[in-house]
Amino acid sequence: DFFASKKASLVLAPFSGGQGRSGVEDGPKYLLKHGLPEQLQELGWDVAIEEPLAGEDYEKRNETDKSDVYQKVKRPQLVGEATEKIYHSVKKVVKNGGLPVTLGGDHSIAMGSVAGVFSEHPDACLLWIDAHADINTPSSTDSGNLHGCPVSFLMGLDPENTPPALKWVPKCLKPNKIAYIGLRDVDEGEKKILKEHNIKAYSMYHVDRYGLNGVIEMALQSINPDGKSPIHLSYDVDAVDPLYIPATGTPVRGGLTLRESLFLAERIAETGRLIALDLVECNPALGAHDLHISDTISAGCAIARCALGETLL
Ligand code: 5AB
Ligand code: MN
Ligand code: MN
Ligand code: MN
Repeated sequence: DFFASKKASLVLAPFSGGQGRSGVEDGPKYLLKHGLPEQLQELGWDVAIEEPLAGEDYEKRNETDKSDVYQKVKRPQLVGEATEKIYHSVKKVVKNGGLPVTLGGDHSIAMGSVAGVFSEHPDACLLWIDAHADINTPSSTDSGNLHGCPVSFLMGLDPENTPPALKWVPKCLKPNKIAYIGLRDVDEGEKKILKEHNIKAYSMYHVDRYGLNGVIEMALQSINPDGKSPIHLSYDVDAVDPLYIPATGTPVRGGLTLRESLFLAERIAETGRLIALDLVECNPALGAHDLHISDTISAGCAIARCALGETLL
């Protein structure tokens, strides 16, 4: 039971270079200000804070360095540097027996967090909760935004076109060790990749067809058949319907309800196998008014609390 130690580290990843909308770098600040550390302490967790990106102004570089492009890929140097720092930080937390809760930032930061966890636990599995599949390769991406690509780098899908700055990302994720839940906006090229590699991908259609509980059982059965592998939960808040989480960069209507989004986290907590959590893509700058921001941040905190066992009896 990875909960046994009850040591969590909030790994702050205030980073926006994986996409083009500024404000997502303020996610960690808002989550902290809303009281996430205290809320987890209330649940009995010992909470430390790691700041792998401290001391470097990535936002400034994002604005000024327009030469950071490789083929179609935008800002590979920036993303490569930041994610490698996150990788080292997460790896250290896991090595010391803590549970890393990586707070984004955009979803490119999962290249660091997932690689960090899998380098310590190669047998881990990954649940990717998202409206999007984030499995574009440097060849398949239309937008060039790296927050739409982390899974392909972790799987080593397009080595010939990997920007040099991202070559540090280890090929650590096997196609049968990842499952998606919540998909509803997947690019044509991504659909091909998912099929080709036979990756378990549950869309909102499957959530309606089988119910969220049914989908979670199927996902866990496929990536963690004996129930013994550690589970890394990478949670993009845009999986949740924008009615509940409006302040995010790529909202797509028709997502998980608030209650479903929490149930999912609760169900993973119940396995006792959660080894790491990412909470990404909260962008306070994209709220149309204060209520949008507070809805988004309080739902984000609730997801983290549920994943860390708040509602387990
Ligand atoms: B997110 C899109 N597939 O590649 C692309 O928010 C969207 O981390 C990616 O899930 C969305 O740009 C990335 C169109
Ligand atoms: Mn994502
Ligand atoms: Mn997404
Ligand atoms: Mn998004």
